[in-house]
Amino acid sequence: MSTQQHIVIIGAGIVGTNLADELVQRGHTNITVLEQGPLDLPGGSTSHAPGLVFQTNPSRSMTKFATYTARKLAALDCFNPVGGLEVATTETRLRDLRRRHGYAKSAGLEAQLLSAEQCLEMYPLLNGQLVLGGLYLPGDGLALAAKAVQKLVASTSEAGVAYRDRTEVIGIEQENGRVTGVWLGEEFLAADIVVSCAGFWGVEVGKFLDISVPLLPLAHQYVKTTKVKGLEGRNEQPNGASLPILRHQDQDLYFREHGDSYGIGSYAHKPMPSPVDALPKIKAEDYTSQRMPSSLDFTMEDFLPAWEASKGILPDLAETDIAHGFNGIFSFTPDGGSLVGQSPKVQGFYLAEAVWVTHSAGIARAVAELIVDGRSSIELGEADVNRFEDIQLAPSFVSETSQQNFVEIYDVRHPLEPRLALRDLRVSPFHARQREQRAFFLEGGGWERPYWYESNAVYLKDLPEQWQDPQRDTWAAKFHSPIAAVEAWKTRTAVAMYDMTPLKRFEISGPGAAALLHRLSTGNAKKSVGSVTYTLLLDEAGGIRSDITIARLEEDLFQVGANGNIDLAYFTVEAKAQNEGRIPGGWVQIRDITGGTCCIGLWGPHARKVIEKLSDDDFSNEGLKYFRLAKAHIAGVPVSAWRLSYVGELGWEIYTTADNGQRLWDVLFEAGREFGIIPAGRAAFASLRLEKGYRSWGADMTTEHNPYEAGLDFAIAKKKEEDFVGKAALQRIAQQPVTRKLRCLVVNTPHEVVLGKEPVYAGEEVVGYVTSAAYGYTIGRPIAYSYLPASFDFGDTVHIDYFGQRIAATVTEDPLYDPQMKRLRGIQEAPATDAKVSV
Ligand code: FAD
Ligand code: THG
Repeated sequence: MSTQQHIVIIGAGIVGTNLADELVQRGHTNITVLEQGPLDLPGGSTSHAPGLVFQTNPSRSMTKFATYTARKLAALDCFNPVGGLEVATTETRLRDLRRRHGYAKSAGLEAQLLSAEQCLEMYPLLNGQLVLGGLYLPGDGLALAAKAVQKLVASTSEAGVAYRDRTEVIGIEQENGRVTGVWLGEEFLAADIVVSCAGFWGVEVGKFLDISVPLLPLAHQYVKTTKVKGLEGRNEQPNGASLPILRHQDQDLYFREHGDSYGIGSYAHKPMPSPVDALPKIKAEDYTSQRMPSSLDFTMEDFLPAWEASKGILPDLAETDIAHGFNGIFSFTPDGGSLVGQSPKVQGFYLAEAVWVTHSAGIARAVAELIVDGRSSIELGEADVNRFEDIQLAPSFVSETSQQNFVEIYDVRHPLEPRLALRDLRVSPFHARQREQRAFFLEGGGWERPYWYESNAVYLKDLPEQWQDPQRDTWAAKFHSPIAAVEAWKTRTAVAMYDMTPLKRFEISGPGAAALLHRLSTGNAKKSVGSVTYTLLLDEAGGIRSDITIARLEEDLFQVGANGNIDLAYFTVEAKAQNEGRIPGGWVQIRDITGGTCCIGLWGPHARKVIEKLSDDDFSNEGLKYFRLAKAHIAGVPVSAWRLSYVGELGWEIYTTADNGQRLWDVLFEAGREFGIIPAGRAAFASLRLEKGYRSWGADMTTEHNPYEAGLDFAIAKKKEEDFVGKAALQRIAQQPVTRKLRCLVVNTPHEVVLGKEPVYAGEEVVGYVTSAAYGYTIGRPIAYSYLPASFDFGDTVHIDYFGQRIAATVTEDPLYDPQMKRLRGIQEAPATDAKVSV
């Protein structure tokens, strides 16, 4: 983009001012920051944030954003590096701190698990009767957010950024789906790009463009105590601090020093939704440090349990009082993540909302990169504003899930742990049958997705010894059933039906469809009608945006199997560019068909026998080849059948419209009985795909990885002459040696199952982190994938840190199962009863 373009930033909080700075650093100064409050006290969440920066986060990207924020604020002299201590007062928490230690280590941070004694040594005010141990990060600390805002305002103003305070944006204008400017009362200010950094006002700003912004403003209690005996004389007044910032998650509390006093934050109270239109209206000239829009009156009755718990963990507080308290407002979202990125509805309109101080500079940098380079160097998937499905944007959904996130903010949560409320929102046409078969459902994207079927428990007695589920520790056994072993076994040796309906899919049609797909993917989208292509979407730097399948149903009609709504948003934006003639290729239309259609994956060595009973169409090995599709009828149900399999067995993804789904399920199930058919769920699915070495986007590869590193360069059409997104970058990358590669690790002992995200060690050095993991039933070993430096060889031993235990694993060539593709290509159809592959 040109540096002449005018960028308007709404909001001068910690996010907006950092964004202005990051843009200035990239050569942009034609920027106006608009702030409704007075610039010296804007009145948003930043104006009273105590600024605790705990970097550890299950999301690697969030950890990286935090680390960058701490570094940047330190350079601005706005960071007090006191370190961060999370203490455990329960066995469950103590164990969980080991997992969090793993998150920190795998993101490259210095982190240390402490014994109870070490905690007390570091933090003598703690109650030794309660503390069992802790996690310490020397790089954590206190952000001086309000001071940082003032410094950034000063430096960016000097660079040419215009700040207009006491100026409320009351509307945003667009023309043909492109932002043109903002309304400031009667005044119109033209803009090429508008970025909303409006914090919890984000919903209101979204409304100007009819965009649903899934955040909920909630109040959160914060108090300052009177003088604490144990702190006297330690710190500068009024806000100095020298002890580590402290988290006591077992009681939903955190602590910092303010000179001689403590500041205490509590999530122990009921969620208090505070929608903007219900807030007291305060004029900008009347803001004070006590009275501003983001600060509500303190409600002592809500704080009482937290106050007792505070005195419990820090006994010196017993002799103090609460000097001041308030209910401060900030944003919560349905999954706890931030909302970042460009709206696919209105080009040039970006959001950077629901961002903590902790991640503010990091996310601001990512947004600046998006605007300037079209991509962020740190993966944004978990923060992408486009990640939500329509149903997740419903105000009632946003409200309930965001409140739930408030309640659970410090809970020890299992990666598979389901939400209990708002279930059964989206169900596939097979749902009634799945219930009859007693499926265990977990939710994803609003969909109910079977993980296993209790009905398959009857086969447990037949399960051969070598296919048995290993003994798991209590944590790994949660939300898991040994029935998954049966389902994996049956898929490899007989035939199984998988509900693939939640897989995001859209139709791309029109004279420009092939051109669009050809331009955006690494594959050849111009193959014949009936072809299916596995291909990648890259960004301009060669990072992997997604991996998709493209099926050519007709000359001008394609169906794409994608990874989610982020892909749909990307295609929508690019299609628009083509439709408006900004990019050549011709007219093209995109339609999300996920909800109106359904899909059964029918896979296993007997799959063909099942389908041949039901259809006169040609499903023979030659009649419908691997990675081809055919329109056909199955017991009279019109379907399209794609011959591919994410579990690595012979069979098809069979698509039909939703109305025909239940019948399709029933006829397949009936016909399959004599061949031992079962319905199978995602637990087996995840295991089988890892044995086959198939990568899962978001975990095994993201925009931070290129195809060579991810082992997906086979999906680049080598002879493709036309340009495609990422091509130039790939040519550069191909010249350079690969420095890291996604590697398959086979755990040396059968029973030590890991779950994912754990750090991988070579000696004492962290060399990687687990991207995906599952028990491999066919091979009888746990499997994990990790990026490792290219110097690692097959046969090398590494250690995976699982809750502090070092588990030995061997770097192994993948795929572990059927490397010659005999099963998928139909060369070997015999059941894999003997399939215990030795590794
Ligand atoms: P804000 O600071 O709210 O800035 C948004 C700005 O946009 C406001 O100044 C507002 O006036 C302006 N604006 C909105 N709409 C318009 C409009 N239409 N026209 C013009 N201007 C507009 N985070 C941490 O990381 N660590 C902590 O320890 C921590 N503790 C917290 C404790 C409390 C009590 C609270 C309330 C929050 C805490 N947070 C903490 C969260 C953190 O404060 C926020 O996430 C962060 O400050 C948000 O920054 P922001 O720039 O996005 O939003
Ligand atoms: N089915 C369909 N679309 C999808 C998925 C799917 N899109 C998203 C996601 N899953 C994509 N992931 C994969 C991963 C691997 C394969 C298919 C989809 C696959 N790979 C062959 C292999 O690696 O050997 C490709 C061989 C080839 O290119 O010829 O089958 O599950 N519809």
